[in-house]
Amino acid sequence: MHEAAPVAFITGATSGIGLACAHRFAQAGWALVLTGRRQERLDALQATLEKHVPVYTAQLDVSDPHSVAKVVAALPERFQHVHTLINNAGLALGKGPAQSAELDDWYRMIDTNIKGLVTVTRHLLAKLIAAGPGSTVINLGSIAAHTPYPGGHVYGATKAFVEQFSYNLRCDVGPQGVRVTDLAPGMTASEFTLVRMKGDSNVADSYYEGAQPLQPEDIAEQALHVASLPPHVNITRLEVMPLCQQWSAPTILRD
Ligand code: NDP
Ligand code: 8X3
Repeated sequence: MHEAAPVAFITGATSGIGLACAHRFAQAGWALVLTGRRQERLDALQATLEKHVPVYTAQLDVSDPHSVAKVVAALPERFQHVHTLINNAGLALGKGPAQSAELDDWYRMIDTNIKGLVTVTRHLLAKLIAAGPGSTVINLGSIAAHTPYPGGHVYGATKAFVEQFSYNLRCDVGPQGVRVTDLAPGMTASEFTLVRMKGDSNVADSYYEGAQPLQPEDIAEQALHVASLPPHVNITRLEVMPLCQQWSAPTILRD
């Protein structure tokens, strides 16, 4: 059974949505390439999941183009035929207003959410085309791509890029049998807010307090669904919000 199992390549598999995808795809019998920067977490994941499915892990900072090239070039034969790429690695940094934001934070979001995502995609496209029809790129977008909010500035803009890149990518690789999906969650309980608040767990915890956010497993379920549909079915954008999350009416500033 393992020989026939399709391969999913997941970035940011060490936490949150990526980690949940690793577990959910393993449960469904997929072979896995799991990447992230935290080696000890990759080791722990491998020890748990390789009892059930073939697993290959590689330490990878997606914002380093040389590392991306090296990791893809070094994929063992069993993991070469990547059927589904889950471009999940990403982050927000800071929630203060643009005029007091750190430029380095902006650059890191751009380097990770945009440059990292396109670099991984570009390096895997030939493999995805070869694995088709029905191979899939799932890009983690966000409701922030469409919903501006104070302090969203560059983060929201990177996710707008992810959405538009997904559509344009599909124009090119769709005819080659590769599907592309912008999977766009709303509030999901993960390390996302802790990272955004630079380790301030009080602020991070209070963000989720009294709310019922999505769990990473809710999004992993959608990712598996998207990747498992018949090859002619391409969900182009899938937005998922917890019921507790609402849009705001436009605010009027008055004198
Ligand atoms: P987490 O912080 O829990 O997980 C983020 C993952 O990305 C980690 O595994 C981290 O691994 C990895 N990562 C971050 N930077 C890099 C990098 N430079 N190179 C490689 N891996 C990196 O957050 P989520 O699971 O919530 O976020 C996953 C994705 O979902 C992101 O793209 C986020 O923007 C998106 N999203 C999240 C929402 C939410 O409310 N949580 C809502 C909408 C979208 P490591 O540190 O080991 O490298
Ligand atoms: C994260 C969702 O609403 O915190 O992508 O920006 S939000």
